[in-house]
Amino acid sequence: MQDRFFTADKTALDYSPSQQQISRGYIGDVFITNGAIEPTFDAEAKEIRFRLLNGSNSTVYDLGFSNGKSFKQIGGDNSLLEKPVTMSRVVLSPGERAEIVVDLSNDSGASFTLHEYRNNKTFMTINVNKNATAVTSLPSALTTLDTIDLSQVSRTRPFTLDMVNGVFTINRKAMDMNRIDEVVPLGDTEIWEVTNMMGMDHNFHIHATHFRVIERNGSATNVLENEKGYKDVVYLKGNESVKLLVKMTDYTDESVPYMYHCHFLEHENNAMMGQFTVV
Ligand SMILES: [Cu+2]
Repeated sequence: MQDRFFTADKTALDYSPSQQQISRGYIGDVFITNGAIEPTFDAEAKEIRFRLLNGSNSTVYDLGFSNGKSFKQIGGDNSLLEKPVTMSRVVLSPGERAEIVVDLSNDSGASFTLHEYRNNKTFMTINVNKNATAVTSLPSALTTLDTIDLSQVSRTRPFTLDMVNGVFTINRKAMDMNRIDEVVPLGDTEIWEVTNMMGMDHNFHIHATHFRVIERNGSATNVLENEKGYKDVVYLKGNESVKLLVKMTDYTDESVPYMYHCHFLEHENNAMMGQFTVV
C-alpha cells in the first residue's frame, strides 16, 4: 500500500517534495494497492488472509474496514504472533507489515472497503460475491516465541532521533558513509533504547536482524499485543521511546556496515541514519 502524486497528465510519478513535506510528511493524493488505484477484490465467503505492507514514503496508515468489521492480526514484520489478536484497526508506519485474517463466511453479498482513516482514503473495495471453495478456521495458538531473558543482556545502546541545525540525526549525528557508529559483537544480546526527541512521528528500522519490542515509554505493559512478535521496524509517535531486544546472529564483516534508520524516506534521505558492523 502506497500513496503517490502523479503528473497532471497522469503519465508519470511526480516526486518533488517541499521542505515542509520532507519534514512533516509526504502524503500523496492517490492511494494505491498492489500498484492499482482503488482496485476491487472479488472475495470468497470464507476466512481470508491479507498480507499488509506500508510501502509509502512517510505516511502512517490507520487501517480498518469501512463496515467496522473486526479481524485478527496473526503476524507482524518477521514472525507470527503467539496467538491471534482481535482488533478493528491496525496502524502501520512506513515499512511495517501485518498479516491479518478476516472472516467473510457470513458476508455473502456484502461490499465494503479497506479504508485508511487518518487521511480518509480508500485502498481497496472488497466484494464478497463468490462461494467458498474451502473452509478453514484459525487456530488459537500460532507459534511459540523465544522467552525474553533479560539476564543475558550484555549492554544497552542509546539511540536518539532528533533534529540538529535543521538536519535529521540519530544520536545528534547526521549520516556519514565514512563513519561506523556502532560495533556490535556477534551473538551478544543487547538492548537498543530508541528515543524520539521530537514532537513528530518517526520509526526505527534495523538491517541484518530482527528484534523484540520489550518496553514502550518505560514499561513492558505498554508494548502493544500486535507488536510482540519479531519485528524490524518500530513506530514511535512524538516523544515516545522503546527498548528493543537485539541480537546479531550472522554475517560478520569488520569493514562493511549495515544501517539503522528512520524508515520515513524523506527523513533517512536527510541523514537520519547510522551504520554498524557485526564482528
Ligand atoms: Cu523519521
